[in-house]
Amino acid sequence: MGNLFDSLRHGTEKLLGMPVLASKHGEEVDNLIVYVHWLMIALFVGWFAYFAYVLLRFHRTRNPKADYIGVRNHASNYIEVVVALVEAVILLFVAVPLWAKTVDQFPDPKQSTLVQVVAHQFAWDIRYPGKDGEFGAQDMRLVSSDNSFGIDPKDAKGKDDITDNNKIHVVVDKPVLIQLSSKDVIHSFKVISMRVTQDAIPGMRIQLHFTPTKVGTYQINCAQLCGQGHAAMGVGYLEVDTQEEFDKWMAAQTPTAPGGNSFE
Ligand SMILES: [Cu+2]
Repeated sequence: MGNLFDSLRHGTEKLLGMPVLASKHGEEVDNLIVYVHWLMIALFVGWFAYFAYVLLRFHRTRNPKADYIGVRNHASNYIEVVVALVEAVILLFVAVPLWAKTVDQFPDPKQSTLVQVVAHQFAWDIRYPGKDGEFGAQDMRLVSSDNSFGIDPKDAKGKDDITDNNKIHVVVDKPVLIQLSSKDVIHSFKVISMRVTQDAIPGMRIQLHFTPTKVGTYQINCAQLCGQGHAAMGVGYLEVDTQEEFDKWMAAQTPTAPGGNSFE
C-alpha cells in the first residue's frame, strides 16, 4: 500500500514537471502540491461526470414538464462534507505543520551555515560571520562603496567577516540560516530547488532556513518585480559544497575589514 502510494506520488510529480528538488523540507512542499492536485483532479472529474449526467438525466425529452420540487436525496451534502474533510486534513496535517516548521523552528545558528543577505537594485550582497561565528555590528551611516554592509570598524566581531556578492556558498546536509533584508525596495529571495521564497523588506531582518541535500549550483531569483533591472537579479547563485570544498573556499577568502575592500 505504502509503495503504491509513493509511486503514485512520484508519478504525479513527474506529470506536473516539478523542478529539481535539493532540500530536506522540500519534499513536504512537493507533497502538499501533489495532494492539492489530487483533490483538484477528483473535483474536476467529479464535476464533469455530474455535468454529463445532468445533461442526459434532465433532458427535455425525458422531462417534458418542469419538476418544481427538484432533488430529493442528500447525496450532494454528503459529497460536500467529504470534500471539506479532505481539505481539512490537507490543511491541518500537511500545510500547517510544514508552515510552523518553516517560520518557527529555526536551526541553531552554531550548527548552521550562517549567512546575511542584503538585496538591492539589482544584486545580492552576501556576508559570512567569519571564524568567530558572529557578525560584527553594522551602522547604516557607514555604508559606502567599499563597505556595503556598513560594518562598524570599532566592533572586533566584524574584523573577520567575509563579504561577497551574488554567490552564496553553503554546505550540503547542514542547515543554512539566512538573515535577509533589503537596502531599497521590496525584493524576494527565491531558490526553487530549495523550495524557499522569502520577501526582503527594507528595515526588517527576516530569517529563513533550509537544509540542502545535493551538491550543485542553483539559481537565486528575485520573486518581486523590483524595478527595471529586476531580471538581472537572476545572477545570484547558491553553491552547495561539500564541507571540504566549503572550508577550502572559506580559507581562501580575505576578511573585509571596514574601510578596506577585499572582495571583487
Ligand atoms: Cu529584486
